[in-house]
Amino acid sequence: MDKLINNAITNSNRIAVISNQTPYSYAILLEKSKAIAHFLLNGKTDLEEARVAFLISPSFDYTAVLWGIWRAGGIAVPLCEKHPLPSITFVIEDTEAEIIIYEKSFESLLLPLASKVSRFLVLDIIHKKGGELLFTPAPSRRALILYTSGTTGNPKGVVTTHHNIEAQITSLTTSWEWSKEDHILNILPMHHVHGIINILMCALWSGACCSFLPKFSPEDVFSEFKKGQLTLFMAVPTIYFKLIAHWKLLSETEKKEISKALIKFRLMVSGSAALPISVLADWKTLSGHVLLERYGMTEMGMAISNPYRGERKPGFIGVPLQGVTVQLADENNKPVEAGLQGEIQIKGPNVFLEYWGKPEATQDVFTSEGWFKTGDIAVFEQGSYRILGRNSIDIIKSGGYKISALEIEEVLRQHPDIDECAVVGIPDVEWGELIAASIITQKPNFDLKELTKWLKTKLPNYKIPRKYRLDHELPRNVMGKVTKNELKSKF
Ligand code: MLC
Ligand code: AMP
Repeated sequence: MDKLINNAITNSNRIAVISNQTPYSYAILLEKSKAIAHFLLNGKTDLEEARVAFLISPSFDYTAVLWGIWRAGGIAVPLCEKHPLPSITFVIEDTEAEIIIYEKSFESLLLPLASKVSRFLVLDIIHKKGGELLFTPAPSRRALILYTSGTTGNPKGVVTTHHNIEAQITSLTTSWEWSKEDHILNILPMHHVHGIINILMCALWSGACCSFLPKFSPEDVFSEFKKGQLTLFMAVPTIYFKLIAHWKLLSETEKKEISKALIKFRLMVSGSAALPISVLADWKTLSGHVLLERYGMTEMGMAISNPYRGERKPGFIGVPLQGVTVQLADENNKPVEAGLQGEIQIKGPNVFLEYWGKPEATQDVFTSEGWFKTGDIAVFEQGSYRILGRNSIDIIKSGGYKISALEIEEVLRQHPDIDECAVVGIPDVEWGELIAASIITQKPNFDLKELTKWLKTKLPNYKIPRKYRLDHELPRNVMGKVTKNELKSKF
């Protein structure tokens, strides 16, 4: 945190963030985040890792609140603006958040949670000025909790320390040669590492500028590209797919205008899910850039990357980033022989501290030798890692979001007309995987549109199944376990 603040002081006259077309300097970010820290401290000198949840659209305010929480010694818990109340309530209860900070527009959504926290603060009132902050949190202190889906029903809170975050940032800023001249567009949700660490925090660490677009739309992204100021772009494969699809519909003149603007970029990166080779090829035609594909996870930030300089191999994720050690291991957590497939296991200062309040779950994902077990299966060939799949069929990646099939099944089972169900991910070039559900119901003319409406009150949009089968029974093996590969093939 000291280094982050010092970097910001050095760059105080530069633009840190542009949101709603308004530029904010590092000096303003420092001033505003200090004022927020003072307000949160309320006379104390340290929040001592109190969890401070916040629901603010991607913007300068989001950034100032994140820094303000850190400067007051709190743990930042970003909430997702697309989540329905039950998902937000889960996070507030699981973290035992003491404070919620919210943008006025979310007030009616959050009001039922006001009594669960000691301070329920609308952003507009956080403007106290003056006074020096007496400390910055030590590197070993907890800084951030991000929720990620796993092979158990409910998402788990991934805790990273200031030290972890610094390691995650610096391995990217050095490997990808970030500088204060950089300017990046941020269109990603701000409750995941891709948007928070790879884009926002790498920019702020480097004295560069981060422009926010609060909502993804291909038109808006292309019009930002055409302004000719950006040097970097990072997104998930689904976003590149959508941009390509939109570009293909434009006139020849418009296509040329966009391509001319894109060729000036320094770097374009794809990650969070496997990049289809067709998307890589189309983007090369459109932009002149071979996308740099990298591999990461909430629990460790980024770990493996194709090179910034040098050949980027289609279908490969590259080699370990600076400071990260990788091994491929067998079921006994022993390194596999050269050329064989194994689970990607990671060591390094980038790896998270713990799952919030879940010591057993934390222990389960580390080997006795301290390797973090990612659950992703890969092979090392031609000097580079290539992902082959995951060791759990119950993890789905759709639109770059990690989704637990079990979590969706648990919600579906709460429906009064559903007797049994099973959820799987089926391959899809646009979304990576599409969520598909097999439903067993006795109800005649079971209404799937009504089911979707009902699900949307309980789950975020990206966790809603997109394909259904109404079946008489689920395929099972002799042990009675649902054979999900068989179900997948039925879809
Ligand atoms: C939305 N839709 C989907 C869908 N999500 N359809 C199929 N599958 C999905 N997963 C549909 C909606 O129903 C709607 O259709 C339409 O798409 C628009 O919905 P939306 O909610 O407005 O979506 P949109 O904003 O366009 O979202 C698409 C997206 C978003 C790609 C921009 O999914 C996104 O921001 N993904 C990024 C997630 C991310 O940051 N992951 C990083 C995790 S960290 P209709 O018909 O109802 O209108 C990580 C580590 C690492 O993974 O390595 O980085
Ligand atoms: P999350 O838990 O949301 O952080 O998602 C992390 C998961 O995304 C990883 O465990 C991988 O399964 C997947 N992932 C990230 N980057 C890539 C990539 N380049 N190729 C394939 N899968 C990826």
